[in-house]
Amino acid sequence: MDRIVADGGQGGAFASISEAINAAVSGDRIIIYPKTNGGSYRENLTISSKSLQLLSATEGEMWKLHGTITFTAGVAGQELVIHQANLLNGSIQTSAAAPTGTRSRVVVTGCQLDNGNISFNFNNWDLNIAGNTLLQGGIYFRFGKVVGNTVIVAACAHGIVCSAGESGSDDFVYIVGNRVIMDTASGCWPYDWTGIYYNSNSHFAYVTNNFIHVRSLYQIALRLESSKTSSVKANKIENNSILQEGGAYNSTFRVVAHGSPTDLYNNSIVATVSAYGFYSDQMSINDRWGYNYTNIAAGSNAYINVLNDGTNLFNQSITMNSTTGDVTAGAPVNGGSPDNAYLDLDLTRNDADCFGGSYSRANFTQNPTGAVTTFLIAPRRVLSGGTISITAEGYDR
Ligand SMILES: [Ca+2]
Repeated sequence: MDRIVADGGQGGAFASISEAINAAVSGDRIIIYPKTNGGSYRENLTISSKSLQLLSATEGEMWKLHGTITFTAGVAGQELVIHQANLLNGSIQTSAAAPTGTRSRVVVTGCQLDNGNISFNFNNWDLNIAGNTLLQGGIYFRFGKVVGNTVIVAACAHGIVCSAGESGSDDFVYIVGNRVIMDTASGCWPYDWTGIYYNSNSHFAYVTNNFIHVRSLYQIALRLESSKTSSVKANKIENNSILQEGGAYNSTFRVVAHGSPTDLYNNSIVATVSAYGFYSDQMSINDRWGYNYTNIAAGSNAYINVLNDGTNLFNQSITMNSTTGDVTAGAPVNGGSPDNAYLDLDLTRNDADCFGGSYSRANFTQNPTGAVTTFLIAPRRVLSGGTISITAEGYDR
């Protein structure tokens, strides 16, 4: 059933969200009226062993919370949905692994966190974090999909982090279509603060169509720190745009571990400072690296330890929009892989930037409202007579 929350408990509603959560049973919806004049509910929300939806009563208007939201699952397969919440100073988080068995699910869509993280760095959670804005924070998880978010990273911290710990599967972890803006603070030495940091040997990495803006020294845009040891699939690091304004110390784009083959296609780096470009600690013979672009001059740190098949170009004149990551002029335009599996939404050849290919950031630039499909997994190409398998991710209120 629905539990209504309204300012002052008017009309028989609950006056606080916590009271509604306490009264609710698993499967209920908590419908929250935003307070008038922008007021906030001042409470920490704890949801234990219940599947609930926390929704705005006014579509398109966020309910404000001055506090944190903590979710722990009591049995396997529980689910928390948070839609159109504005957390003024707290995180959405857990403190423990979910029970073994069917993963417990966390869906966060259309929310804004002014100063907090989305943090589920524990096992057996399935995150679906789509279309949110974090003004000063990061997203930490081990499995699921982080798509179409804007993450303005807190000082001396990472942006989107996938960590190890799970027993693993051959599934992908999806980090797609996000905009990650690093902090301008200097003096964060000695850590390699990273925009997107994939450090899991549990699942394959699918990191595509992200825009990462590096703005200070000791930062890395994208780092594949470890990967699953398997050749069943290849990690996909494709169609990412990177604007490097942070200084020369670090590589912009670094692949460290090679437990599994990695496809590095259609990425563009624009550096406005002296910087390293593509860096591999040890390129595997199974890695495929093609149609990547940078304005960094060849021979001066444009790429290190990677095998250029001749399709990767350096010292290019590239115009990249510093807000969206869209490359509007230069070789990356229609310069991605010519394989038709990579065609753009307009069916022209792939643009080697975050708007290229079928997972274009253009799919994620509007925050979801109402019942939404947040992500669709479909084949990029279907041979005549072949079978199509499509998986949609989302929720219906
Ligand atoms: Ca194109």
